[in-house]
This record gives sequence, structure tokens and C-alpha cells, in this order.
Amino acid sequence: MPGLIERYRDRLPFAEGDPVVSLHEGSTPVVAAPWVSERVGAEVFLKLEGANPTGSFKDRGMTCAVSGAVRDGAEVVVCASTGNTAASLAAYAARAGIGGAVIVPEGKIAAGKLAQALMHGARVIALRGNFDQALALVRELTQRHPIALVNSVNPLRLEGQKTAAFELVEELESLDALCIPVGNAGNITAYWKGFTELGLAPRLFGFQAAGAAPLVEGRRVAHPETVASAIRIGNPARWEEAMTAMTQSQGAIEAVTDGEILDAYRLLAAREGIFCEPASAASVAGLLKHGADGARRIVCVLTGHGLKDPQTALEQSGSVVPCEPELGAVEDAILG
Ligand code: AN7
Repeated sequence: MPGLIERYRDRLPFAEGDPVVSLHEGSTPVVAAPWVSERVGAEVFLKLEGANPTGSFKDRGMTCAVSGAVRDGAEVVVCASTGNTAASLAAYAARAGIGGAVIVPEGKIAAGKLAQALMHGARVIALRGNFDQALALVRELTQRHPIALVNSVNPLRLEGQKTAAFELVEELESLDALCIPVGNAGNITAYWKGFTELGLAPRLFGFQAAGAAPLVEGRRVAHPETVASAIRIGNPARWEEAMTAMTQSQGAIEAVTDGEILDAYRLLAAREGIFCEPASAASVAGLLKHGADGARRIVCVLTGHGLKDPQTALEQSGSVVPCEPELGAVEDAILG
């Protein structure tokens, strides 16, 4: 499969001959989830967005945002990020041969994402503050300087991310409901745009972490906290659009606790063989907790790969078995 600008050019704002910065993102697998299906009593599929080049759905938006920035002559792209946008920006900026800078909350992004941003050569700024403060600062910065902002306030991000809805409809033909984690609320907005362009309206169920659930509480959260660091966001940029997507699709936005997120995270790995990051497991945690109001055919979006956050994985899993280099000891270790 080509990258998604090539695959969906007729539905994206890119003309033939425009620069395309691509790592062959998109075209991610949709796999059946027999264990979750059994638990929920419906047909449940998982959209594995961790299979994108940098391990998260952000690559869909980033191919478009960075291609647009190059078309506009930008020499530097910048974002605020809880980690995945930073990793994606860094990779696409490297690919484009332009500068990349990311502002992340100090000590609050997963190790894999930090490693990616640094390896791809972005300038990584650790803000002594949270994501919401970082986003407010980059918005101000990009008003003053000729630097392209590639957070999901950039419409090209949503254009790229809407293609996941196209893929789902091509692969499954129909679906009744989509379950999705919600942080800055760009992705739920993008899926709704994609479905709407196809004339479809599956119900959208968005899930926030209980300690970072402004859309559920109806007010900004000044000090968001959750183990799911990717969605540790208290003032989503796409707030209004996410509420519209929820209302128009007759869906809901609900909260799941860190405990529920971690249960789903471990169970997906152990029962379905699918390792996603904690924020992604919020979609399944939400479905298990709140249901999907009778929907029969449901897709949960697993937004990022589990390898992004090795620290949480090691904290949540069993320990290794130490062993002497002798057959007897190995037999005991494996069979005992
Ligand atoms: C794995 O990287 O906001 O509701 O700065 O990394 O569109 O924000 C990440 C968000 C879900 C929420 N799952 O999506 C960032 C960032 C994962 C994520 C979300 C994010 P949005």
C-alpha cells in the first residue's frame, strides 16, 4: 500500500505534484477480538493504529501536516505533545529534511516516545508544566514566528486522521459504533469528519481517563492526572467539535478509571495477543464498563503500540524467572 495521501488523494487537499512527505502510514490492520466480543456480547474489532510507522495514529495526521508545511515553505515544525505527536513530528521532519521542535511535559512522557523524538533529531523541550500549558505556549510562539504548528489545531492533521474511518468502512463495510480514547479530541473529531464524508453515522463513544476528563465533567481540569500519559490533558483543543461528534452520532463521552484502563491493557495483551499503550486501552476499558448501547458491530481504536511505554508494561506484568545454565534448572523453570 502507498502512503495515505496517495491512497486517498481525491479526498484530501493535496494536488498532483504537491510535495508528499510519507513513511507509508495508514492501511493498518483491523482484527477481530474474540475475547472482548464474548465479554461484551457483540462483534468487536480492534483497529491497530500502533502498526503505523512511528507506532501511533499520529502519523496519519503528520504526513498531511508536514507535507503542507513543506508546501508552504516552512523550515521548522513545532508541536506540544504528550509524546506520540512528538515522536511522529520528529520522524516526518527528519524525512522532510526540515527542523523539528517538540514541547513535552517534563517527566510525563513514556520512554519509547522520548527515545523516538531524540533519535529523529528533534529539539526536545521538557516543560515544567503540563500539556495544556505547552499547547498554549506553542500557539503563542507560532503567532510570533514563521514556524508551522502541527498540533491537531492544524486542519491538515484532521484531514489525514479521517482516513482511518475510510479504511474501516472499506474493510468492514458496516459498523454500528466506534470506541475511542479522547485526549485533545482531535482524533474523535477526525473520525466523525471521515464518516460524515461517507454519509455514515456510526455511534461514537469517546473515553477519557477519570483524572483527566474535562469533556465528561463539563469543565477544564487544571491538574489532569492519569497513568495513561498520552491522554493526560485537561483542556482539549477540539472540545466543541468532539461534543458535536458525540451528539450528532448519538454517542457518549464517559470516563474510565486508571484501574479499569490497566485491566483492559493487561487483558488485551494476555487474551487477544495485542499490546497497546495504556491510553489506547481506554477504548476497550470504556466498552467493557459502559457498553455500546446495544450496538452489534463495534470497532475499538487502539491508538498506539504497547512498546511506546515499556515502564508501565513492566510495572503491570509478571516477573522474570531467574535460572542457572543447567538443563535441570531450565526444566524446573519452564515446567515447574
Ligand atoms: C495513544 O501526542 O495528544 O484525542 O500530544 O497518544 O486526538 O488527542 C496524544 C493523544 C489517544 C488522544 N491515544 O487523541 C500527543 C497527544 C494515544 C495518544 C490519544 C493520544 P486525541
